Amino acid sequence: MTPSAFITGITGQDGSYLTELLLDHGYQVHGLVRRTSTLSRSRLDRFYRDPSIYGQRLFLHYADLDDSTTLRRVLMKVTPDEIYHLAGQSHVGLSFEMPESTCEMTAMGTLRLLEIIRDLPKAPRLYHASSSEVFGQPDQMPQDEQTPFAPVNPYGVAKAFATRMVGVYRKTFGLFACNGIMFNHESPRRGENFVTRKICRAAAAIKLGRQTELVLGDTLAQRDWGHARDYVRGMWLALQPETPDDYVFATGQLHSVQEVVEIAFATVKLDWRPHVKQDPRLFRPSEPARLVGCAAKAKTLLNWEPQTSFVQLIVEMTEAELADKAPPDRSRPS
Ligand code: G4F
Repeated sequence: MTPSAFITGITGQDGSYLTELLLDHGYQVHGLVRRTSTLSRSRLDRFYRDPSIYGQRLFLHYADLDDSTTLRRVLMKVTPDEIYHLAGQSHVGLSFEMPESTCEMTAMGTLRLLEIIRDLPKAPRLYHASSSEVFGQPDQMPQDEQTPFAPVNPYGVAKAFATRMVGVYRKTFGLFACNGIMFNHESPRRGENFVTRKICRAAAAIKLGRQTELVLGDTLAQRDWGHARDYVRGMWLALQPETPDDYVFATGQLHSVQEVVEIAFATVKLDWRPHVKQDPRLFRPSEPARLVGCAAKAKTLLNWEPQTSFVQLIVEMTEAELADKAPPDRSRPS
């Protein structure tokens, strides 16, 4: 029988890579789409315009995470084997400006989904996209599945709530529910208000004479950055074993925003110094520290390892911008 999957957040970076992976694996894919999601010229455009895929193997359903009735109705109809829950307000900086809606979608939205799954006649397997932001400012480095949560922003707190709730429903109601604690993962499809895409896009635009400067926040900030394509493979792998569990997905390497700048500008053969400025208004009220993951458990149990290096990632992103291949994104710039 054809396996079926349901993806919340299907129009995002991870949703689009995951859709490709699942279609390649022979799945029928269903996606949750908000009325406000832009479908034309979106990351799913290729599939949406292909009549042999859209309406045949890929289906989109209008609903929202704060509309339990519709969500329940859609899930009762689709009866997916697997649910990948990726949706939510994912910009950490914005979560300081809109904490209520961030928590409403990310924390309560996950709880609502768990409640619906609990009532379904045949409970699907659930993957929840958790985040390294749950660790915030950890005492331990690198972080793994045992590291205590210490979030430092509304987004991290909402993710910590959702992650714990997934564990509670797994233990209490016997759901096959997994958390993937994902460290930063990027690609040419990343939203333009995340720092890697912002930098790669600006380096290419400056090279092409369309822009003169790039204004950033804290360039000393460090992250553990991998390629989104590798991370969605981890999502699928997490749902394949006999028993549900939580996994950290990470590269185990820390790099700074400044390194992203230097690689992106080197890719377009420009000196970054005359172009890059810092603006204290783009600094965050609090920054996570030393967020670097240990993915040993995912390697041992899922045979998961990242395949793209940090340098390859930034070069690929910058070259995609130069070739104008990266999809447009309408999120708010920062
Ligand atoms: O690219 P960022 O906005 O990503 P951040 O905050 O680490 O969050 C991303 O990764 C998390 C872990 O996977 C996810 F949970 C989350 O949903 C999201 O996908 O910022 C990275 C770093 C930060 O330290 C930020 O302060 O870059 C610093 N930064 C410096 N200048 C900037 C800028 N970030 C942005 N967005 N824009 C700047 O101009």
